[in-house]
Amino acid sequence: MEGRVYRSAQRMFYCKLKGESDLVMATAKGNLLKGSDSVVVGDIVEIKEEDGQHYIVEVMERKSEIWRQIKRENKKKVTASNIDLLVIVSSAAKPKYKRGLVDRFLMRSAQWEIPAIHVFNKMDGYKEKDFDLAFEAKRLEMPKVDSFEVSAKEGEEYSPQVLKKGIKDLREQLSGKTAIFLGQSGVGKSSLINRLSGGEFELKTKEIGRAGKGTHTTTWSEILDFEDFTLIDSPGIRSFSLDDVYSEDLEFLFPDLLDLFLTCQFRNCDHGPEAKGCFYNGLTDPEQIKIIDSRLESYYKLRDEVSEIPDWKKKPH
Ligand SMILES: Nc1nc2c(ncn2[C@@H]2O[C@H](COP(=O)(O)OP(=O)(O)O)[C@@H](O)[C@H]2O)c(=O)[nH]1
Ligand SMILES: [Mg+2]
Ligand SMILES: [Zn+2]
Repeated sequence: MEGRVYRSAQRMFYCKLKGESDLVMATAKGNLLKGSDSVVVGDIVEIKEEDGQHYIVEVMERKSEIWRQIKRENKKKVTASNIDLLVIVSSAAKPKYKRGLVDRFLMRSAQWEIPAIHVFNKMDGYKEKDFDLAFEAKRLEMPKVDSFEVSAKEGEEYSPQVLKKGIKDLREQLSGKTAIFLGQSGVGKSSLINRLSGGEFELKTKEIGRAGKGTHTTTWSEILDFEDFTLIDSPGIRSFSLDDVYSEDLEFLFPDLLDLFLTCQFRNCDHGPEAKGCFYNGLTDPEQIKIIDSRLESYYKLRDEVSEIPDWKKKPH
């Protein structure tokens, strides 16, 4: 039987069998027991039943993985799999829009090779004088990220004013997909998910809350199924630490900038108006310059924050 892992706790996996709605509890068998992340939430698995017990006997190849590098152990730790879309949520009112934070999530999107979209929520409270939403959306076109403007509060009553895409388009984007919502606390992720799920999210999380989720561990993650989309909820994924990224690798996580960097005359270019032979010197459009400047700003800020490659990892000369 084919199933999908919806929740895991202490080596117990709650799986949804294809075509059924209740979860069955399964344990892993054989070599699947070895690694701590050989079975994770989101996995598509082959399940066998023996004497009324369910066993996971095989994990199908993963389409995508959410992972971090554990530095101490020098290995990759996977927390969830088979995610189709990252939904980065910002607030257009309070808390204030944080460009750098969006770029940080986009860095993970590049690292995990999972496409991202961006949502400006709380549009009912948006004031043009606070920030230039049209510019921010244009800027996000550089790393090829689509933006949507919505109000979780007003739902379908709110129609987009600045951009072309609103909640209807967002629903379309999500349709049939497994998504993860990212964004700082208070931007309205829960409210938006609740709105998109027609109120089901609140009901489901209350149900799980009663069962005592989160009392024993902070690393839980689970899947919630709604009529039209699937959600992976995992607080661990929201971690902001970049200690598992090395400065040497950062440009690969800014593919839009890397494309430009590769046209510079020197590979160790300092990128900017003063750098000899830099792509930057060929720019003429003031808006494009402004956009590139702001992406470069994020890039250099993150480069100051990520780890230097440790000596033992450097190739011997
Ligand atoms: N005005 C307005 N308030 C919102 C909107 N979405 C969420 N909120 C409020 O913002 C606060 C934080 O929302 P919540 O969904 O808990 O944010 P989360 O921390 O990202 O999950 C709550 O008081 C919500 O009622 C919106 O579209 N408009
Ligand atoms: Mg929330
Ligand atoms: Zn350059």
